[in-house]
Amino acid sequence: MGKTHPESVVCFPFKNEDAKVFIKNIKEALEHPRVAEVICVGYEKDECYKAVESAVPFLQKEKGKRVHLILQKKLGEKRSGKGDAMNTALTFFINQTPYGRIHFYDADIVTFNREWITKTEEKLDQNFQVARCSFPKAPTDGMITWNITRCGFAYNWPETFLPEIEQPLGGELAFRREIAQELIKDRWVLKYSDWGIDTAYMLAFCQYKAPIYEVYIRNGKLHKLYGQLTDLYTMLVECFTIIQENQSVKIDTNGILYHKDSIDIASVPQEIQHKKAFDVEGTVSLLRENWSPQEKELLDTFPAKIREGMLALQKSGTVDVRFMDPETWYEVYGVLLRYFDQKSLIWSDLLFHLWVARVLNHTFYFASKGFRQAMESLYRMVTSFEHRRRKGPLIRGQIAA
Ligand code: GDX
Ligand code: MN
Repeated sequence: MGKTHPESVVCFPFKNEDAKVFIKNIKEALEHPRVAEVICVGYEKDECYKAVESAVPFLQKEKGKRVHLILQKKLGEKRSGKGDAMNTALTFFINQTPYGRIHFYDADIVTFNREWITKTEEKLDQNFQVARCSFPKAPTDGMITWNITRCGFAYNWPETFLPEIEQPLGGELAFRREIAQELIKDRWVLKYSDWGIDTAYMLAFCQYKAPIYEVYIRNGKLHKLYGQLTDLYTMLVECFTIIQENQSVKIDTNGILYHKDSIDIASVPQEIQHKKAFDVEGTVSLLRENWSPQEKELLDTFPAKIREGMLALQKSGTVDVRFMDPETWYEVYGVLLRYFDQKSLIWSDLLFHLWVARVLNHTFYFASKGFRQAMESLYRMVTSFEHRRRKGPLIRGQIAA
């Protein structure tokens, strides 16, 4: 790294995290020579907030740098969540600090270290305006990233580099001040106060024609574990909603510089290769539970194979999710993009049930065969979405002719 003077700000959005883990991460950031100040944006004055509040004077004294502890503002139209926290940080960064770059990291990362900052800083020193982090992940982790966001990018924007972005939802990224300035002026971005924010930023970066680099962090991101997949219900619905709402937006990434580090599957730590990302047994019963008559009726919107497969899951006996393979998921996705109603809880429940079936199909029939097979099937799924969508209009055109 050429420059060594501090010119960057690190932001951690947080909501009731383990304060010990979080404070260690704040220290890690403050110790980096490039970091001038840290901004912590809390959801509310919870236990974690109070613990950080009492640690701030010591941290500032010890490291000789400012630590700002603020609460998120209501800036967007959606549920006030991580999006409001990130946008609150951006506003603070632009209005209250003179620095050139801002980084975001999740507060709950156990494996966070200064290398993450160094690697993204290096790319910003080059021609890139945005640097994102990607990591090796457990074979059943990232199930919203893969099945919702990456598939959605491939479905809506098959001609762009969007489907190739490794971790479009990862909360670990850094960008230059001019990008932050654009984002806080962008009413469309500010609207996404919820889990849609990562996708909103990603789509906005493309609209601003920002050159992007994805660095690969080999040691991986270990963070607070999920229990049952119900923990992810809200994130799932919000991440799908932004994809659906923007499906007719035109995005052209021609000429935008996009590079990523190459990923070597063999180098993925064994601990990650064999990690269980969620509680499989607990999740199986979710497929059988909570079906309202209205939700069953919505299944009529889907092709027979999917409707019958989903109905069979509700009967007692063994759960058979074989039908929900990546190819079938493509059919599901098309129907969801067309008919999903974000105002309807019944549709949200159905989206959840369908997604759980897909996640379990992946878990039982791909992830069980080993890490490499699990990853290959996920990459293949996204590529097949891309190809089918590229071919789609062509075939229809031929039939019409
Ligand atoms: N201020 C604030 N307000 N912080 C929040 C809120 C909120 O409403 N909700 C979450 N956070 C913080 C949280 O404390 C943590 O620091 C970070 O945002 C991420 O939340 P977490 O519950 O750890 O999310 P999770 O499920 O680990 O997902 C993250 O990693 C995913 C991934 O890489 O797979 C998150 O960054 C996702 O966007 C990403 O997809
Ligand atoms: Mn987390």
